[in-house]
Amino acid sequence: MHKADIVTILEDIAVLLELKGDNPFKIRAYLSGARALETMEEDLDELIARGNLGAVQGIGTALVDKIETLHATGELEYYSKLRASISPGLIEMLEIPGLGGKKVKRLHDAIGIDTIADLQAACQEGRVESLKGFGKKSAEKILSGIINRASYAKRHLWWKAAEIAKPILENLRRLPEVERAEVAGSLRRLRETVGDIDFIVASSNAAPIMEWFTSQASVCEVTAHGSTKSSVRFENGLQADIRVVSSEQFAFALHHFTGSKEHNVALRQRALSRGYSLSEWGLQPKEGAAVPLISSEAELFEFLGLAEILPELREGMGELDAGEARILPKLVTAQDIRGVFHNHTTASDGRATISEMASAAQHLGFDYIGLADHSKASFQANGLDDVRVLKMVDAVNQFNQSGESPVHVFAGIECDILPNGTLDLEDATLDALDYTVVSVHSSFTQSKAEMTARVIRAIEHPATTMLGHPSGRLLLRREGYQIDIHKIIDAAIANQVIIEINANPHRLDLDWRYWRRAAERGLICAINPDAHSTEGLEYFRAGLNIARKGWLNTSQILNCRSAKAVQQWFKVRR
Ligand code: DGT
Ligand code: CA
Ligand code: CA
Ligand code: ZN
Repeated sequence: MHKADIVTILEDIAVLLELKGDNPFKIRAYLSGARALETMEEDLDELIARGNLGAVQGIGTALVDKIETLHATGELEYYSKLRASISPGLIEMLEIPGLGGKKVKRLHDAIGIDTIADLQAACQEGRVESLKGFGKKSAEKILSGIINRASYAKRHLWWKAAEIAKPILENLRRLPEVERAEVAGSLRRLRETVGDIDFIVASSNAAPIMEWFTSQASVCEVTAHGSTKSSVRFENGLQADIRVVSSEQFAFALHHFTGSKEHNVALRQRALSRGYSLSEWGLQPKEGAAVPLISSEAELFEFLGLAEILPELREGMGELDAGEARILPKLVTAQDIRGVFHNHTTASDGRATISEMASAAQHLGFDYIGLADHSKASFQANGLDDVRVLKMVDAVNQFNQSGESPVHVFAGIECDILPNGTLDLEDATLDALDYTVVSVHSSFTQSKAEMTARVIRAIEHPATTMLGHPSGRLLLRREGYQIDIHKIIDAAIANQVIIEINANPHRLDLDWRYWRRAAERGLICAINPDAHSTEGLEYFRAGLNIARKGWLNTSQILNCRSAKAVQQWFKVRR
């Protein structure tokens, strides 16, 4: 088992012990063990091999055994027994934002709450707000957390759904009966979340395909099993539909089931105005005209007088007009990306060093990587104070000069925007950096006017290069803070400040819906993986999806510029 997963389990044990009301010293031992493991610089494999784990400060003797067992076997009896000893309803309650072990225990002990349903009723009846340590505000927050959770449970992150769909599609294409196979629906349109996965297959022999699809090892429930249509559910609750059609019908079915509904309605209307009725089955001429032969979506669009509209643009947001005028954007691809900017290292809360991040960037084919660790106000993320920032700049300079890597490292910071809109570091410190990402990590409950003024003040700071995750949302977990995004975009354009697409699959923030208009008005985008490990750099692909979905071309994206041109941008802005 990897270090990161062991850290998560140790933290989990601490929460569960809290929930049981166990000894606070024991709980603290797990938390500080998790912290020590997470931030230590030595390699875990080596430490364990040398039998030296106990020498790490913060890892007590009781933890050494458990960490070694997890590392070797991926399992820990103590942990599974602990989990099993607590009623599942209480464990589920921990998923509600703002509820930790202690609070769940209080709710259980004081008013006998065992399930989320109990808790919802108690909030609605005012029994939670009168509890010591809760209050009206926290009861409201719990209630909205419960309601969000119910509506979120129906959708899934694009990244997760894509991971599940990929091997299924590959395996489908290997079946001898399958002529063509594609995913359709929201997954193909690169939406940020996905309700269910849709597969479309061309074949003249559907039965074996239905059989294979419904009997995959990962399927936990078959919700429909027909002769050409089936649906299944996987363990994590995600569902998938499959439809088999003839090869003549394939392009029409693929287009139809890719959607969106809005796009389909508009395209049908266009077909009708030209004397054809369009459906998932094909094109029917109204009166006796010839039926065209169409075997791809591109041919379908062409037949209707349009340039090919790629799936991610099919949202009913003006793509037909642009397709008719032949002014659809040339969308950015992974090959266009030359580097990424917002990433964390072991200096704050990341898990990899400068050198490890640079070498991971090299593997991805990047020319440069920007580092941007947290600033001191994010103390929970081990943020850097002015002295540590300057040390970091030195470390980056040394790394660049060492010639160790062909990847150039830009020294940046993710500087907290303080509640009043000032920045968390001295101007002189910021001036020593290549660039500054500014982000909100605190006082989320400010009014819309306060939050908007706060962020605009930060945008106006001369050291600011880019704005991080502007809405603060966590998809399927929490809504963003109140903020007037249009005013933020205006201020960014006016001050030549870039806005990021935070590419963490839970964020994808700034949302794709704003980008087309904003970029037309001059806003520059940076695709920022916000990686906290070398693997996290891969998230740039999710950000790329959003840039494509936002109609962006390479000239509107900083990541598509050379290291030299990026350096120049950083200087001009100052
Ligand atoms: P999802 O699954 O909620 O993330 O979103 P989609 O877009 O994948 O929706 P889904 O799976 O219900 O259906 C796939 C596509 O099929 C949808 O994007 C458009 C097409 N479609 C489904 N129902 C209708 C409909 O009633 N009218 C039209 N025009 N198209 C439909
Ligand atoms: Ca779908
Ligand atoms: Ca579906
Ligand atoms: Zn951040």
